Amino acid sequence: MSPILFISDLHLTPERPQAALLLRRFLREVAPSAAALYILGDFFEAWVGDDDLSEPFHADIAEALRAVSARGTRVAFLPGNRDFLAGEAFARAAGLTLLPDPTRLDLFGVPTLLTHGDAFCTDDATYQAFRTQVRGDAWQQDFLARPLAERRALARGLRERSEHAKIDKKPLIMDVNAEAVERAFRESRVDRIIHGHTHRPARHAHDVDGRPRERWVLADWYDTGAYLHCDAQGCRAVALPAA
Ligand code: LP5
Ligand code: MN
Repeated sequence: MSPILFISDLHLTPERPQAALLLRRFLREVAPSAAALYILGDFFEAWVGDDDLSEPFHADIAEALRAVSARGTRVAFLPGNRDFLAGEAFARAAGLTLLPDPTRLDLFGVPTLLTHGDAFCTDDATYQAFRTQVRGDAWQQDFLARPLAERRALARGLRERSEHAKIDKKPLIMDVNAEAVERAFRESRVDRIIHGHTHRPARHAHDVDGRPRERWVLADWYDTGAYLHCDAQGCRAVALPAA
């Protein structure tokens, strides 16, 4: 049976061409043998609206994704805190389906929750306040009505503020909150959670209400690429050799 693959946190930008090169190789050589590829957010360094497709780097990536689904691999995109403004025009250009965060999936018989992961970081109070604000409809309408160049400049400014804010945050604050994770296992009635965002790749074993469960944290693509390979036997993390 063909596997199902998961990636996240590529943070694709023309300023870091290595990740895009690795992605192209992954899409050509690995993804076509999978039944489906799930992208769990922060695929792009920043996405300020679907007119961001006018950037050739973005359009080329959308085209490379479309080639994968044209060859028969379903591609799904669950946005992260960098690319939550990805919409239907992007989905059409990239030949993929947009998923809400979180999404529940029957993964080879194992009830599984897919999420970017930032919603679990409940100890990061300033981030959660920021998140609530920018995920609101009114804010998004106001932002998307601004010219592309202005949105890009605002996003750059926000990135700088975010990097600055993170200097003063304790690393633990930026990891998932254990109770938030436990609640998600319980309320979604899943035995597996797959997420990214924290840049702390690992498999965590959990025991919730006496039931063994697992949580996979996907790796980022800063130094090298990686993906999670799942089939009827279970899941395993696979590193991509550097290009
Ligand atoms: O992204 P990363 O990994 O650096 O850090 C995240 C949290 N930061 C963010 C902000 C993004 O990096 C900004 C980039 C968005 C690009 C495109 C979006 C399009 C919208 C553009 C909006 C103008 O998500 C960071 C977390 C970290 O993960 C770990 O979980 O800590 O959170 C922050 O740093 C947020 C700060 O704590 C608070 C930021 C204050 C900024 C307030 C500006 C208010 C303006 C609101 C909009 C009108
Ligand atoms: Mn993220």
